[in-house]
Amino acid sequence: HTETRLADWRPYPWKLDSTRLAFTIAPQATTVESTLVFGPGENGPGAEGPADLVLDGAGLNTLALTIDGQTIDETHVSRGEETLTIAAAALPPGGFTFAARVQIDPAANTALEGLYLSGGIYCTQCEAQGFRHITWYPDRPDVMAPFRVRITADQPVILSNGNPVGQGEGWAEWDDPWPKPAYLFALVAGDLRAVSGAFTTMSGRKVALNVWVRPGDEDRAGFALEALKKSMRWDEQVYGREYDLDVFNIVAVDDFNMGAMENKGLNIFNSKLVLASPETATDTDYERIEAVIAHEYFHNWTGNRITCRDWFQLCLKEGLTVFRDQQFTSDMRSAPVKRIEDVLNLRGRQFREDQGPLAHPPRPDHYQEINNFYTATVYEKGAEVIGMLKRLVGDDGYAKALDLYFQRHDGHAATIEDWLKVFEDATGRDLSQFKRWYVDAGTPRLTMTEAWDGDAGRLTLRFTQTTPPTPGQPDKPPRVIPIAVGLISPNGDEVLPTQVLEMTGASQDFTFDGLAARPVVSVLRGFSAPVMLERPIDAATQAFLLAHDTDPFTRWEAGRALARDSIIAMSQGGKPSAEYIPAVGRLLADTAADPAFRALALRLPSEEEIATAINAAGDVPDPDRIHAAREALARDIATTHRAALEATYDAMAVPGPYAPDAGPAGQRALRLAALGLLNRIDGGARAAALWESAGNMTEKQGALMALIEADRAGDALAQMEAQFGANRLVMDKWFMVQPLAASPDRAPEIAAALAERPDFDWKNPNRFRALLGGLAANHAGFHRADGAGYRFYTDWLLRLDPVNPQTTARLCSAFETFRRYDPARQALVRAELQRLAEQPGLSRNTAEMVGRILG
Ligand code: BAL
Ligand code: ZN
Repeated sequence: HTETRLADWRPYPWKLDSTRLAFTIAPQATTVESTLVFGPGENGPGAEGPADLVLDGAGLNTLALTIDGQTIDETHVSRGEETLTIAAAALPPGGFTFAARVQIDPAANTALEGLYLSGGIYCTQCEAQGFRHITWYPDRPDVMAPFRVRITADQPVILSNGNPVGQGEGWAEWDDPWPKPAYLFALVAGDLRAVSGAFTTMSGRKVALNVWVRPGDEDRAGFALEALKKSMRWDEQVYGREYDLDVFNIVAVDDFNMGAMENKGLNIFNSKLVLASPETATDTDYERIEAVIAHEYFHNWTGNRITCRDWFQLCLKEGLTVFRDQQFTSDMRSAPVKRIEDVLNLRGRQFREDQGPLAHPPRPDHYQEINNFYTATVYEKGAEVIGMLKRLVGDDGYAKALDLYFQRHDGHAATIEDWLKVFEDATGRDLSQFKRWYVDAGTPRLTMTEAWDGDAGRLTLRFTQTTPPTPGQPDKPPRVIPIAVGLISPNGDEVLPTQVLEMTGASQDFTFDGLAARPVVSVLRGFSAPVMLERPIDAATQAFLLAHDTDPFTRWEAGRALARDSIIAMSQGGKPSAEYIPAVGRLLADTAADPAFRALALRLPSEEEIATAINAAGDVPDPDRIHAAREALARDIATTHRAALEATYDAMAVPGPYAPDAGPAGQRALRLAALGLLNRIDGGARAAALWESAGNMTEKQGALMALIEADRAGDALAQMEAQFGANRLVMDKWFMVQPLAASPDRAPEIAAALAERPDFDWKNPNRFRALLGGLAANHAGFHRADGAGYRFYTDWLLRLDPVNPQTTARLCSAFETFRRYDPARQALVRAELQRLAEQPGLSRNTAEMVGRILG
């Protein structure tokens, strides 16, 4: 398969002035008529001589092609695998109108790219390269045009981007005045109901807001609508960004490869990120819905008004928009809790990616299939890099740079170089070394050692950084690392509030003078850089930081390290840290601390996190021993602190009607964390009682997981199915928790039995991900020594690949860690990957992933 390279990017030689589309919708034969007006481009005629017109298209039944109304002579047309080239000789150099008529088959489109049907609703997904499945077009993000779209469809609701300009029985016409690339095009037609509201922008313009859902789902769309209003207000207040159309539409569909899509004025969402009621959605679902609604809305400026020049620049819009949605959630909820959640997510997905065969920089420079680069590195590390930039230039510098970014690049397709240049111009800082964060892969290892000179009252911190090799990048020069540090005196008082040290060398010393006594160092506060920190520190000092650190992140981190080290020691035949279990007791007693924080601190690290840590230390993780050690530690905690856990469980019951706000959600999280521990010693009794009494899905799901772990969930599962069998989102949870919470010695068989059910609607990405993702997240179950987990998983990847390559390829990452494990497990995974690689007709998406993982 051919590779696309950043170095090969060239400007498009023609300027696309306008796009007109006319759709006549029918399930098997939709007709698309396109009229594209081209003028001379920067590199067009005159510059380097006349240019050919190269258009992208895939799976199109082409009925007619014209230039200025004349059928194009076939001698001027050449066809590639997914391109159509019209020779310059057929093109008037001053400009021309290209028109095409094609036919496509939405009903047969199971890949969910381009125009497809989801439960009777016509919808589109065009990012990254879906538009070429709709018609011939320069399907690249740097070709931007205003769109006028007329849709004829026998459907009550017909939507596209921009503002509505006309409609009647069976047709509608939409006009989007803001030039956009094809990947932001969207069309929806179907029987939908709107939950509507309005928003008045800061300059007083009234915007109609609609959340479109299937009839019957209206009562679950209100939260999304309110989240949209909050997002619109926040972007005005914090970034000065105002919405720019008369209407903003959100549509929920059930079949969707991604979470959601930021099409201009017409966001299309996976229904699980829109629909919520207390009975069907958990607190986590609510928080995620609010964040993703915000994310897609924020793309209107960071992504749409300013888009990417090419797909290598994906993190320009995604890293920045994730950073903005993280800021938003911090403002709406608890900033410290959000930071800890984000770091957990970063370590769980991005650090894992960065340490394996799929490691790539936030801005990669080559790919086979761009859909494989919608990754934790591009998104979450992309956001971390912006967080560091903000820390380095300060809040004012960041605000100035962003203003300049919007001013300079509005209406254009930009690059990471453009992004860094606005920071340089706004702040006068040289960012050439900082740029390494964008172009180098891998997670730096940062080590810190301390030297204390008691006579001089001087503490010296020595930091060194190295970044291990990643595929294609053997050597990495040092990066700029902002290291936030605070000093705490032995009596627990902070003697030095947070300072940001700026490390630029491979090794660097920082000194602190005038200290009366040797302080305890609190380092990497707020997780000020995405690095792995190593420091010689004893358990007593960790326990001290867990008790006294003023920075919530490093406070949490100290407890996490104690838990992690305890499980690792136990999995290798040792004992838990003597400090850890007493520290948990103090945490339970600290009723003044935020319940959400205490919940995070009480929750044990996952088995995956333990395996990662063992691997980082150069050892081979044993999934069964890790599982046994974590269970044993949980039992120890529960036995030692039974009374305090019971008191916490009771105290955290939330009276009154359910509200998804951060306060009560934090209480429920703490309550469920206590339940999870007590469940190890009460045989599931408390979980059974909670299952009966709970009035919301958060507690229901928590109780159900505990019941599965206690192996007494039969009745609860049957009840849930009886009550919610027709609710796809709830049944996705039902499919997910069973392999996830099952005992590892049965997880693959449980997943296999579920896959036999008629309601395992495997062509639906949510259902497929629920079952396979649930199993993959059961660390010891997925990695079971007999290979049953690997086999089951691969069987289903093979089945899905011809139907939906994108989702199949995404799920291959379950295998990215395989080299960590023992030779026997490695051989089993390798055999499964070989089985995939040898499958005739394997998609380009999956072939690239398998090839990279095999190395
Ligand atoms: N642009 C793809 C979906 C998202 O990141 O918003
Ligand atoms: Zn995004």
